[in-house]
Amino acid sequence: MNTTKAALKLIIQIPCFNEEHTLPETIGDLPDTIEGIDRIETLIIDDGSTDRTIEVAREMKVDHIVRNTRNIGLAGSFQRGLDACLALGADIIVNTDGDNQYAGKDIAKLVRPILDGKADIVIGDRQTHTIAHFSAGKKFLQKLGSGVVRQLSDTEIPDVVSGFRAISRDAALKLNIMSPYSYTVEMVIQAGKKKIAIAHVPVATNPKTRESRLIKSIPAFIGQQLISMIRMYAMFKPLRVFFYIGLIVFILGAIPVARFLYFYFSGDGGGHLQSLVLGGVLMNIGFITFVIGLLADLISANRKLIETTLEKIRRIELGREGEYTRMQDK
Ligand SMILES: Nc1nc2c(ncn2[C@@H]2O[C@H](COP(=O)(O)OP(=O)(O)O)[C@@H](O)[C@H]2O)c(=O)[nH]1
Ligand SMILES: [Mg+2]
Repeated sequence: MNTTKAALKLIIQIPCFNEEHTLPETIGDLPDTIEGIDRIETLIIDDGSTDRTIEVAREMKVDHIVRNTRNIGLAGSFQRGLDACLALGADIIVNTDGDNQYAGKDIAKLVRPILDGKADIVIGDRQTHTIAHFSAGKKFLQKLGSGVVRQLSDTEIPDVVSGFRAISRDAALKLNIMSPYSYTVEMVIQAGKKKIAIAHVPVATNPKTRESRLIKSIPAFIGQQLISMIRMYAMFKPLRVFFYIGLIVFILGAIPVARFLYFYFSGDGGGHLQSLVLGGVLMNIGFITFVIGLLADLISANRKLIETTLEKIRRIELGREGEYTRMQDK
């Protein structure tokens, strides 16, 4: 071990919306020490709770509290938490849920790949097929959804919607969660596209404490996740998305036009104008879609530049001396 290396600080963040009942258990379940970590602190992001969440957090001697004066949703709260942890000098950030779903003792397993310099994001795999209180439908959807995200993101994450995850300082500086609904899928896709090293470890879960608040109904959940995936994919691979959509429409248009031309050249030029009009319109739309793809691709290149600038600004703003040297000693 390099003795000149600064002490490593882990901040465990817990997004909470009305969690007065389960927060004490959740905090009580967190480890006091972890090998390789010098200091562990806790941070609550209270998302405008109307119950005693804040008082409970104070009673439980939580180190830091970030408070939203109104409810802004989990994704926005998660990003606020990351920003606060960075400002507080966290080297590693762990996110866990306020309903004590995840086993606190497994935080040691979650941070291990980061401590070993093997990953910058580690997702806790709940091994959902073994969880007794998940319905067959929920297990199937979890599997299907995770499969789609693996394809989109070029990652190998088995449990994409798990909220139990560890993030290195470096990765946190690069992430920009924009979706209003959920950070989980977005973070995995961004990690894949930004080439952030992402790993997963099996983790234990505690018995269920209450119903999920995020998944109000299965169709609503699928809808939200689907929108999130389409948006991410269009953002990171716009040319491919719009090219194929444009191509399909173009081909659909080319068929009636070919039909018209066939009749025209076989001497029956008078009729079939409907085919020509319909086909012409579709071919036009197909072509315009492709051009929109080109534009989106240029905008996406701009997004990359903006994100790089934002990361550099964050580093300057956080003004942590030795940020770069630390990166090198890893
Ligand atoms: N910030 C914020 N957190 C929320 C909101 N709804 C749920 N959460 C938190 O998100 C985590 C997961 O919520 P939960 O209802 O257990 O959903 P699950 O992921 O389906 O188990 C918990 O820590 C909740 O306190 C919300 O509107 N805002
Ligand atoms: Mg839960």
